[in-house]
Formats: sequence, C-alpha cells, structure tokens
Amino acid sequence: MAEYIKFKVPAKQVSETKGVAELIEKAEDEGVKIVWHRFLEQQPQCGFGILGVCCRNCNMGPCRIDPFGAGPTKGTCGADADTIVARNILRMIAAGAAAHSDHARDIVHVFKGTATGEFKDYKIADVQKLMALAQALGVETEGKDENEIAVECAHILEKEFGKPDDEPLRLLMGTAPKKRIKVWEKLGVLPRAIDREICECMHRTHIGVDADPVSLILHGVRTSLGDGWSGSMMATYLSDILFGTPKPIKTVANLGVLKESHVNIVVHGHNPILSMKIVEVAQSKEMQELAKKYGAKGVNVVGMCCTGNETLMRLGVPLAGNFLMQELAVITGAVEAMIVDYQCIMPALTDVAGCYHTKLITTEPKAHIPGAIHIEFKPEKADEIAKDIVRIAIENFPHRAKERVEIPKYKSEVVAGFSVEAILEALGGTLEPLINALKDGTIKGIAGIVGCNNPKVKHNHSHVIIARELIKRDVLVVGTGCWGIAAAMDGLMSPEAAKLAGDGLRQVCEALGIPPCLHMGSCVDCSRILIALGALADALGVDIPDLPAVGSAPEWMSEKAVSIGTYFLASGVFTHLGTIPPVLGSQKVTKLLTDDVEDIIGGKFYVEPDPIKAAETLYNVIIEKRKKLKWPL
Ligand code: SF4
Ligand code: MSK
Repeated sequence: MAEYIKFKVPAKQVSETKGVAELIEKAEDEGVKIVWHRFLEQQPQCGFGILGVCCRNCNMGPCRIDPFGAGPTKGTCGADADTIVARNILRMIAAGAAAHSDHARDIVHVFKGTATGEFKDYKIADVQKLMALAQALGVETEGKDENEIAVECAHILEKEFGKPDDEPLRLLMGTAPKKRIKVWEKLGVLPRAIDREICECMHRTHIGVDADPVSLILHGVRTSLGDGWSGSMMATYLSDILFGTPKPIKTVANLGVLKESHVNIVVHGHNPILSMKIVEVAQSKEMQELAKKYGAKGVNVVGMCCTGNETLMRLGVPLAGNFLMQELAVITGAVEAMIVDYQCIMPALTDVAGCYHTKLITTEPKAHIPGAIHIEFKPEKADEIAKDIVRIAIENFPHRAKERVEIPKYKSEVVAGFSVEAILEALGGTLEPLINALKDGTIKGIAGIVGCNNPKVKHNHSHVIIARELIKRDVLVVGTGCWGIAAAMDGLMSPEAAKLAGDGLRQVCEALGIPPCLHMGSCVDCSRILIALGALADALGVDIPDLPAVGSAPEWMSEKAVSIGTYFLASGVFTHLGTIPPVLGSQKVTKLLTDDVEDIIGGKFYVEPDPIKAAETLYNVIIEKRKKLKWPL
C-alpha cells in the first residue's frame, strides 16, 4: 500500500553503488518507504543514546547522565556515566556474541545429526577439514571412521557452550597462537564457556553488580574471544565440513543479477543450512521444468547479506546486494520470494513485500516476522522443505506485475572463495611467498575490512574508498560480510582490479591471478582472518600485534560487529571503526578502548568517519609495525 513519504531521500548521494539511486527513486514514485526514509524520520536521534549514557537496566530508571555536568551525574542507583557506558557496551558484545554463537549451535546440531545418520539430507563434504578440526580439538583419529570422529568432535563442541568447569575453550586453545593465549591468561580473560560468558555479561550489568568500567570491559573482551575463537570459529569449520571449504569461484554481484525472464529467489540472513539446500533444489531439473510451466525460463537464486556470502563462497551464487539493499531487491518488482533465516533481516520487509507480489518466507523458529509466511526449517526434512519453498516461489511467478519490473542493469565480475586453505593453495601450499613479499615490502601489509552498512553514512562509500586507498599503497585487503559484497559490486574482487593496486601488490596479484581484495566469507568467517593472522605470526615467530596488519569496520551497525571489533582488538589488531560507537559519554571508557588497552593487549580501537583519513592512518600503523620489525618501508 502506498505511503506518504514526508522526507525524500537525496537518492544520488546516499550510495556509492550503481543502481541504488534508481531504485530509491522507484520506491518514492511508488510510495514505498525504505530504510533511508525511516532513518530521516528518526532525526534528530537521541543524544543520550548516541553517547551511551542512558540506562534502563532497572525500573527505577530510565536514567540518563548529563554529559556536560549541568544535570544529573548519577543514575538513581548511583551508577555514573563510566559504569553506564561500559555496561551498555558489554550488553552489545553479549548480544553480538550470542548471535554468532547461537548460529554455531544450530550448525553443530546439523553436523552431529549428519554424523549419526539422523539427518540424511546432509553429508560430510570435506574430510580434510574434519581432520583439521579433530586435530584442533585433540580428538584421536587413528582407527576411527569419519562419522565416529565427527560425533566425537560434535560432543566437544556442544560442551563449548555450557561446560561447567573453568578450563578455557577447547577450540580457542587449539587454534589461537600460543603467544596470544599467554596474554589472555595473564589478563584473566580466557573464556571458559560461550554461554557462560554471555550469561555473565547479563549478570554483571544487572542493577547492583559490576560498576567498574575496566572490569566490565575486560569481561567484554573475554566474551568476544569466546565468539571469535570458538563460536564463530566452529560455525566456519562446520560449514566447511558440511558444504566444502571455499575455493576461488567466479560469479557476479549487484542487483543486475536478478533476471526478468526467471523466477527470482533471494536467500538472505546468515545460516547456510537451508540456503544451500534451496540452491541445490532450485537448480534441479524438476524445478527448472516447473518454472517453465509457469511461464518463466527457469529459477534464479541470488544472495543477500551473509547467507548470500555463504552460497557465493561455495557455489558461486550471484550476490544481489548487502544490508541496505534488501528492500531494493523487492522494489525491482522481480522477486518471487525472499527466504530469510536470521540476523540483519529488516522487519520492514513485510511492508515492502506487501507492495509487490513478493512472498517473504521466514524459516527459523527464533526469527518470526509479522506478516511473513512462516515455513519452519527442520534438518530432518531439509530437501522436502526446500522443495516446498522453491515451489511457492515458482507458483508466484504469474502474479508478477510485469509493468512494474525495473532491474538495474549493473553487475560486476567477482572472484570470491578465498578461505585460508584457498589462499595457501594460490601461494603454492606455503605461506613463504607471502612472508617474503611482506618482508621485502612488495606487499606492505594486510588489512582485514569487515562489517555492515549504516544509513548514517553514504552506503558502501567508506567500504570501497578505504579498500581502494589501501591497495593503492600495496596493502593486501581481505575481508568478510557486507564489506565483501560492497567491494565485489565495486569491481575490486575481479583479478582486473589488480591494476588499481600499487606496483608491488599488482605484480603479486597478476602472478597469482588473484584480485587485490580477497573475499573470505560471511560475518562468522572473520574467524578465517584470525586463523590467517595467527598462522602468519607463528611463521614469523612474533605475536599478532607485531604484524603489519590492521582491521577496519567502516560502516558497522550491528551488535555482532561490536563483538567482532572487540575480539580483533583482543587478538592484537589495531581496529578502525568508521561509525562512532556509543561510548563518548564516558572519557574513561573511550580512553580505555582507544588508548590504554593497547599496552595490555596489543590492539585498540581507532574511530574515524572520514575514509581517506582512516586509510592514511591504517597505512601509517602498518609502516610503524614494519619499522619495528626492521623491514624496508
Ligand atoms: Fe537507573 Fe541504576 Fe536502574 Fe540504570 S540500573 S536504570 S542507572 S537506577
Ligand atoms: S550481514 S552483521 S549487516 S556485515 Fe553479516 Fe552485513 Fe553486518 Fe549483517
């Protein structure tokens, strides 16, 4: 139903990505509100919230602290700005770590059921990766078949969530570099169990428990480590075991991947368990033939956000866009069904889908959206459910209003699929060539760029500017999440983009036939970046903070990004944030996170909204690290 749009969006200015402006204009012409309109309606946003100084952790509140000291300096219970800001950040970390780790729990469930034979629609696709997992967990493999090994691994991983002892997480201990583990041990932040640390975040931030900002933030570090080195890590390992470890694969990205002649299905969310099945079923002869019966030329599945990254990395499924583009896909008028699992799915999608013929199908018991069709996913019936869903999409094709279809023509070539294993293979099976290129300065350093979109900043602008500026300076860029999609749509993930790199990086990329920006996967696959950094540090005999490596989340918005940023920092990485976190209401917390923490843990946050300045600083940090290693500049 058409809505009154009070504030028009300056469509040509809000995005770096081709095709976005024309669809925003289409939305306005058709009276459909999308994220940018709702964001404008929210202005001005609450200053207390922006500074992180509001608290509603109990019903004596809500309380807010006057940042200028003219009003109250303490909440009703006596909590000051430092306590409130630290508590709020800790709750963000808890939510982010919970999202990643609960995603992991779902995959452990399917992995275990596959190994025991309960879930017949899945199989162990990568035995080598299973063996690597067994080794990391200390599982004896001699004389056992792969299913026995998998069941043993699954039992250990299940316990990672809630084991009652104080032993550190097994997967972290088996994958993190020893030097890092020592630092965390000394600080007392080795995580014991994933759920326990998350639960303790909630306990500590309840009224009248932990009031010390340092102690609160340190527990945030502990919780985030449980996410990065165990929760997210196991999601990556198990997805690789079940669906194959990604290898370089060619495809295309941007809204132009939708096809006017086909039934279009968008898979959106984060978990690959159902989406991989949707792709498999949609490509079957049966479904392609059925589509023809309904007047289409076939079925076209495309990806959105991190579910899109998962199907991209392993099957080369084209990417339709990233976080801020989910509604735009529907606005093309060419999407028969959007199938969602969880995380980063805007509830507004039902309103937008209601303006077109698109069916929004939710599939997860923990993610319902009013107005959507809910078809609950069950791993024991994966193929059957996937078929039902694809059939609904096909049967919806005749309802498409052809005169309202407008698909932007843009799409860019992408080579994605750069797991650590794939990078090693491209290097000839050893890190040696990369280490030599780093040491002699052919490549100056490595930057991991990750994270979301945020309507507070120009869509995909900082993502691509920082990447372009860094590759120009011979910094190899790797990354995940919505950054990966932004870079893909900008053409930075095609081998031809090597010409945009400095001479050194260009030579390396051309010799190996790889792009200067490497797509490493979805949000949970930030764990791949951790593994790569750990392996490099070990090979050089140094610790991660010594490496000429930096991190950046230029347009982050989600609580998961707070957890990711924190475990990057805790892993010793200088980490840039391009949108401002809600900490400025406390000088103490701000200083702790952007300065003091570096001395104790090796990494810190650096906040800079300007992408050019940020890229310069990131490069300078790399140069400083090179100086300390006595490597040529
Ligand atoms: Fe206010 Fe303290 Fe309750 Fe927070 S916990 S709402 S600061 S009284
Ligand atoms: S999808 S968490 S908007 S990266 Fe992983 Fe994108 Fe951020 Fe969601």
